[in-house]
Amino acid sequence: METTEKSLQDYYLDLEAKHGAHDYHPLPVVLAKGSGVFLWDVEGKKYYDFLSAYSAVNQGHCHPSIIEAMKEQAETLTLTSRAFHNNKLGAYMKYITEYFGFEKVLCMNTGAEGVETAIKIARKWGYQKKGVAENNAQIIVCNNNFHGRTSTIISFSTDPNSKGDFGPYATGFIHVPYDDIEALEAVLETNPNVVGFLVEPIQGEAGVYTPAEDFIKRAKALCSEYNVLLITDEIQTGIGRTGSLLAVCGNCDCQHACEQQAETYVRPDMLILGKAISGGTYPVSAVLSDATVMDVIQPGQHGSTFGGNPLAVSIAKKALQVVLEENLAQNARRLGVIFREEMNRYISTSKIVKLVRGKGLLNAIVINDDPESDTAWNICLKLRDNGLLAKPTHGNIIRFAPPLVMTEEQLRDCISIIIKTLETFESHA
Ligand code: IF1
Repeated sequence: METTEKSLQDYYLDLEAKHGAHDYHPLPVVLAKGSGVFLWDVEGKKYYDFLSAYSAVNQGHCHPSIIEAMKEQAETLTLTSRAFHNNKLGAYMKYITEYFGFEKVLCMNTGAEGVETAIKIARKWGYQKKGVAENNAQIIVCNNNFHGRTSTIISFSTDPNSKGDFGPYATGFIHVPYDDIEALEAVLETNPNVVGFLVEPIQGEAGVYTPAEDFIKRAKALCSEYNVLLITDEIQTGIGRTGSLLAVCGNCDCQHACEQQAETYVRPDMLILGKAISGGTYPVSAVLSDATVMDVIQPGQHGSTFGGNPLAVSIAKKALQVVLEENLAQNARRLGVIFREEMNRYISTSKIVKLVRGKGLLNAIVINDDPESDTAWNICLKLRDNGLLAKPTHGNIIRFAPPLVMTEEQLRDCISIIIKTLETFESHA
């Protein structure tokens, strides 16, 4: 059996290697099926998914009611383009704006397009509402950010791998260290051309870096003071992942991002969402804001063939409903506490793991080894062998982000797989 198993997997790996661009270095596992928190490879081996397609599959793989909505709409009408109206878009726009507490939505497909859209809106707002002189708008971004792969977005990446040899680069971005409110204020004080501060409430790619509790709140206060738009990229942190509907909800238990949550909720001027808006079934992204900001965009100035298509919005509406119906944010919060508690208990006697950090079910462990070594990768290979799929990120960090539909029993099962696996690496530490 061992040899046929190997050859079937290798067959798929070879096909990709021969015919595909080498833009990824995936963990060697070839998946063929998913349901809820589980994935199956081409040989039928079952795994816990501990990545959720980078937080896109928050609602679990092939969620039955999302797939049902998808099938129903796919058989009815898929794409009209925005040259014409469709009978699903308006109801979705009403639903998503009320859901997140904004007046307006602009519909796109991928996360990067959402970020691009927010950049364009912020600049136009700067010229038309703030009075910045033409072509002088600046947007503040953070070191170690991740906002996508377009040529403008990688222009302000600080990761040489994402950025190298893709120049010439787009200008108009000013960097500050993440979680550094003084640095942010220093730029705002001296630069009247700043129109926006684009920030991840938790930096995912940087290794699930969680800022000070009041960082976003203080950033918002500064943005208000200097008439600058706070633009939060919640493509990875949003839709229940961090234990509330949005990471900017703080520790509020309310399921809706509403202004009543005065204590913890920080309301961005623009909110960018992607990934889990569709439960990982279709590329759907959105930029939300109030009319004073969104209305700078007029017909012909922005758009997309697929953005807001009837299939996308039918899926997205259902996927957002599922988050509320199944209390996924609350579940993420509760399970996240258990996860970090159990990991911390292990870490107190561990040499191989330095720390665990995160919020809700967006967590990471930092491996106690040279950041350039391949220990995290080797641990992920071993986790795979033991039936759990996770992926290392920069600097010997392993991100843990299971679907939010996980039960406590399943989580405890996963924790024991993770600990059992880590134990086999302790002797190398
Ligand atoms: C890849 C990372 C995660 C994102 C935030 C925008 C986007 C992303 C905060 C763009 C996308 C993905 C993209 C994927 C890997 C993955 C990733 F490791 F690269 F950083 F999740 F952590 N803002 N993140 O996290 O959204 O255009 O992809 O829909 O590019 O390899 P997209």
